[in-house]
Amino acid sequence: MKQRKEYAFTKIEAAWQKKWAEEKRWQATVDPEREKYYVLVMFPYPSGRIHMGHVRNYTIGDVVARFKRTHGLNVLHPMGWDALGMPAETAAIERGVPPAKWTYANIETMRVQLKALGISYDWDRELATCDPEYYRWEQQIFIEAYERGLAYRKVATLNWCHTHGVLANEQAEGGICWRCGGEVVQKEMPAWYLKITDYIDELLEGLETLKDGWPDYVIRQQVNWIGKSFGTWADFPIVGEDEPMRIFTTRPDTLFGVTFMCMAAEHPRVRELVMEEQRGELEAFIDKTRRLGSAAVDEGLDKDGVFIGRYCTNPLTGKQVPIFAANFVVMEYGTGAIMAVPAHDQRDFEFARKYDVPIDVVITPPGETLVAAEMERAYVDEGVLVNSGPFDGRKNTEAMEGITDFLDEQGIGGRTVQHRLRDWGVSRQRYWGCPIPMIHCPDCGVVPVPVEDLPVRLPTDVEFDGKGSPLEKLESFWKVECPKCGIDARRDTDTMDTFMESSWYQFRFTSPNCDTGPFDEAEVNYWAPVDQYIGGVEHAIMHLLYARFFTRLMRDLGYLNVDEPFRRLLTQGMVCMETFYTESQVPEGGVKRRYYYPEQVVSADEGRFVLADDASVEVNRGPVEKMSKSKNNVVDPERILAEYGADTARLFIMSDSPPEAGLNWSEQGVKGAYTFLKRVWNLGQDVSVWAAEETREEGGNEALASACTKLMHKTIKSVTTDLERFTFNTALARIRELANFLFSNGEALASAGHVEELRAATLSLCALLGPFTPHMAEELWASLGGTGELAASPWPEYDEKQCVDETVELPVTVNGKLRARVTVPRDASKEEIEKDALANTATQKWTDGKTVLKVIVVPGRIVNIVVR
Ligand code: ANZ
Ligand code: ZN
Repeated sequence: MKQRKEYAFTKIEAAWQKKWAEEKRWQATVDPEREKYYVLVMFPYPSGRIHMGHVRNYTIGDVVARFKRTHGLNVLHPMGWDALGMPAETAAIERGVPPAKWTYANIETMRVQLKALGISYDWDRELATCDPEYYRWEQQIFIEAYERGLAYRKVATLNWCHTHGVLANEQAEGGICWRCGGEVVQKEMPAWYLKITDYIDELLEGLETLKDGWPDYVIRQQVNWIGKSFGTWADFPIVGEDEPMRIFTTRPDTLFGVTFMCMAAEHPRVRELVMEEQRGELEAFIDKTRRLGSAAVDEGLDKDGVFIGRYCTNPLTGKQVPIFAANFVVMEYGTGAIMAVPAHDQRDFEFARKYDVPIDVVITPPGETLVAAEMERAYVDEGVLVNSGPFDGRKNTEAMEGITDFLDEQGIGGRTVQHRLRDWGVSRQRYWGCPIPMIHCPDCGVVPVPVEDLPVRLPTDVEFDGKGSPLEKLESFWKVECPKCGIDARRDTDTMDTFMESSWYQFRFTSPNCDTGPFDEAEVNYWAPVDQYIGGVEHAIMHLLYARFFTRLMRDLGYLNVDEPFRRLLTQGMVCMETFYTESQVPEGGVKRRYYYPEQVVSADEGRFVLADDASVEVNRGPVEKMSKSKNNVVDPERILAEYGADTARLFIMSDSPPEAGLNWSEQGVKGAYTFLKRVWNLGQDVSVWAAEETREEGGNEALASACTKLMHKTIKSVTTDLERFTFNTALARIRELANFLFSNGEALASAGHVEELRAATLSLCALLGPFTPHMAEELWASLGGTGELAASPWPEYDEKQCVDETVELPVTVNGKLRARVTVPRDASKEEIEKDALANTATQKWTDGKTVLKVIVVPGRIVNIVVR
């Protein structure tokens, strides 16, 4: 037979990518006649190189896009760059490269890498958020939000690092800057906010509509993050003051058990209330919590506080209780002050034990008594009220209403709702972000930049010394005239949180070059919302919440008519790999770990591992962990593409596990995928040769041919369902079954004259592989004489009749216990089934020497035999 062609993946992949690009094969255009499908994968930060996590995400997105296209859907699948942010600035500080230059160069490299994966993007829609043509619209929306009162400026207490400026709470944990380890202080400064809190109810209600399309846990995290809490407010008179102290509680039932009050250190009234004697101690305390910041508030926190020398009166009991400033009370929640009930709240309990405050039990488990002195923790469960005056004996859950009503009647309290979510602080004192388009005039106050002056471009003549905001130091940037009155004014030098850009890019993709607005109305109304969004779990909260809010903001500004940006969401798991390390003692005490690349390690006897180039060094095998440079367990996609090709990489990455689960990278697995593809390739070569030969003898093996056809239909059916529900790994397992059958029986089928059945099955195999390994699938499709381009062909159809098994397996019970299984023809009669069941050797073990009393056959289900 003719020599097979090599599986020259480099050539094949390059050729198809070129063809697709020339044909603009993935170009998406509005077509009201056709149903649209918008699949979007979270766009990358242009760090300079793609990593395996990207390969996984973008392959998942591509399989979905390609699969949907074969169903005739009008698919939009765009790609761009989330290009603003800190790393570009760090590169500028460390290496003196201007952020714009660094970013655009990275985009160039990464675009080439992504293109080599053969992903079906409409590259004409590419955008980068650092383009002034992009952020211009963000500035316009910001101004419009300001004019509607949805953006505002206020003085806030922010985490401040002298080198890195303002930090988010999670970047300032423990009062230490996450970047430089320097001290973080709390600083008061004006900052810009977006009124996300105006949308809280809508954001919560909207989650209801996402229940079918989003993972449960993402919905739950969003609910928790918003943190809606129904409770009671109450005013506690302060002894010697007119104005009472207002608190928020979710447990009005415990009001009789209040033994002290706590205020946040930053509470504006703390300094005003403190007695002279305690002032020094209070100031020291405020200073300490200021350094730790509100980031420190979590369950495990050591309870800390100071008595301020003043007392509150419990409005229900008239008892006087001391007031403390305490570190576990946050200013940003409720009223910034609480009533403390140490018997029934764990934080209060710990505080009371530490500062020797009385603990008064007001709830007991039904029928029991609780002695405060003997309690080891707060009693937080339900129970019956005691020491609660008129409410004694009531169930605590029921007393909540009664006590709140009582407070309400007295005008000293009532029902209220609190949320954990605060307004979105968008100001950043950085350079590489979208400039806030505002001007501060000594006479007119805040004046938006006139629309005709947009965009406010990032200046390029900037110096980076790594200290504070470069824009603030650049007079040519901030020195402006007031657009209203013309006097000397100052441009706002803050830039926006980069979550802003990723809050609306999904819509910009619908018309990325629109220069009359953020997007073209007809385009956005056709394509929006995104039908399938794909991305990492790390964005389950902030990005998704901000994007959901921003969508509504733009809706209310009249830009579009959708509420939810992402109809369905898939959160893909991480790419993981083994870790290897050695440990060594360090002089200052403790141990230091050094990580090795897996290829530096070889296995020695007794399950030990040693260094490949020095067998005397024993290496520990660590857990399988997320690929990370710090653990040296990364694999460079570029090497994989060079050694095995994009199709192999795509195939392996989709075969290993379901998309939501973690994926264990293994070189072995990649090699396996490569070998499989080579075998498919060879099969395709052979089949096209056989198909071209003169027919040999006709119909020599009907049974084998029909088995082949049946397996083909069954495979198409199950792969279709699998792809519809995104269980890609099981789809590939099915595809491999079909392929294996063809590898083993191809030759036999051909020589028995069943080339047509064989060719049909091989073409189907190509079509099923198409979304996963598009290049080789196209190439084989063409060589097998498939019609047109595979990517433009409809998904293969299956014949339901061919998918039905001819035989069924039935369980056989003897006296109610499962004893055997029989395989019978699907259309077998009751009598035939009974005969087969009784003749079965496994059955006979239990019927031998016994009398069969009864046989009950339920066709298609079960056979029950009763013996004595
Ligand atoms: C008295 C009490 C007794 C409380 C008890 C709890 C249990 P959620 O459900 O999260 O809304 N709290 C109120 N404002 C606070 C603030 N600014 N900083 C820290 N804690 C604050 O929590 C509401 C409860 O958290 C409130 O109910 C209050 O403590 C506390 F057995 O009041 B509770
Ligand atoms: Zn002015």
